[in-house]
Amino acid sequence: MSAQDIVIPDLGGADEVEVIEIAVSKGDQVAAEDPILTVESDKASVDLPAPAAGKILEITVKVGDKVREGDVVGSLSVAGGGEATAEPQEETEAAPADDRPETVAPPKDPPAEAPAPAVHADKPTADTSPAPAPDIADTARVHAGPAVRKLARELGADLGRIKGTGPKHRILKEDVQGYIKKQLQQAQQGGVSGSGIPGVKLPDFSQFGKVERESLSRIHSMTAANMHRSWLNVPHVTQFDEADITDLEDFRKGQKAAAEQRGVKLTPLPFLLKACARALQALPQFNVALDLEKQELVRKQYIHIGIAVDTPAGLMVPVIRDVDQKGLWALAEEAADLAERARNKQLKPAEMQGACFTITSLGGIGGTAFTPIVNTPEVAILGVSKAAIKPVWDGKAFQPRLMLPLSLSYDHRAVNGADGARFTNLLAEVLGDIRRLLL
Ligand code: CAO
Repeated sequence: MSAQDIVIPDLGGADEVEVIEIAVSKGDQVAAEDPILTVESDKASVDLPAPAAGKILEITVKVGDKVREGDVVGSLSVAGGGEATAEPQEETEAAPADDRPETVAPPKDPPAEAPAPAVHADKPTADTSPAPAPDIADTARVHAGPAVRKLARELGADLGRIKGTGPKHRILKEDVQGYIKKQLQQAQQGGVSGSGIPGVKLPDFSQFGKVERESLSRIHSMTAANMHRSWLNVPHVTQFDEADITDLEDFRKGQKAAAEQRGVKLTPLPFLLKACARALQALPQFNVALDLEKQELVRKQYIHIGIAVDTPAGLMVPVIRDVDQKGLWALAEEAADLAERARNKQLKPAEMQGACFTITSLGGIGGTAFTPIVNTPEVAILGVSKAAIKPVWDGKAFQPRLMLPLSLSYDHRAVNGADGARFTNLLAEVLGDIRRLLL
């Protein structure tokens, strides 16, 4: 056993550098190339690796100290009289000449080829694509210096997922920065890998039978991205209820002649729009957006409601503005016009923006209930299924009543369960007796 100094190597032109991290303490066993400390100049940070395997005898600097090339910053006891124990550098993995100092700690008996400290110069990385995800347990074994580990911890980056572009695949600061940048870009574009969940691998379907491929329409792609974003970001709860619309239907059918005269079809949708506007007024906690960045609730002072329209090109959601201020005929006309123009791809982008809440009605198609996905940043959506005659107990006998199934999905971060039930109760009350809309 003999003592070997740990010496600051050639710093590639930097005069004086600051110790920003110390990765070991007295008594620690280190392998050759294990990071010992990190120094930083105004241009780059350098992880100083152990020149050989051994036991740390002492570290004579502390974080914040300034050091220069040739300074002794500690010592370690090395087995076999300080013979070279470091793995030789592999030629193919050598860093670019300007990327590391030429020499490392010049020990008294220098090893044939000493390990090179990793220099993290401020320059763009060649490849920031995420490496195939290893087991989380592997993260501790990834090749990265203490400063890089610290940066990764600060940014919440999983080092096990980052491909190192430094010598021996060492992960550099730029790799971590590039990885985070890419994750953010993917998240902004609605990219699926930003979610951090494994993607679905497709088999070769042609092995099972004949297949054809076609490109996704723009609407389909956007809907897919929006649905996925909502599904991953919003903790959904769906509240089910039924509204007795027997009287509403009698009234609606009684308006058939008037509707024909006006050239408008009066479906249950305008009644639903009015009922939802009333519920949004009574329970304003549904008429908000969550601004988590600012830790604020955005309370909307207007009531604009989106209606999901099934079109040959995909799902579109035009928005009816100021629903609370419009009558049933006006809403019927506007909904029919927007649905028609959605199907003919004639909607302007502004006509699909600004909704506080969405109604998605599958009542004309069928089904008893479903769990719609909230159209984020809205915090709730009402799904409507097909009304059906059901026996309803009136206290003395079962009565045949036309019951409309309601499925209210909401963002449980903004709305609590009791309010979810209050919202559908109120809808059922208003739809059960539309005179309440006048109150
Ligand atoms: N129960 C029973 N019948 C209903 C009903 C309900 N809840 N809702 C509508 N109907 C009836 C209508 O009265 C109409 O019958 P009549 O012709 O006899 O009057 C028929 O069903 C068809 O109505 P409609 O669908 O043309 O009109 P609407 O106003 O109810 O709906 C619109 C308009 C645009 C919402 C609808 O056409 C549509 O596109 N729905 C699909 C929305 C969708 O895809 N949602 C899923 C999104 S999430 O993937």
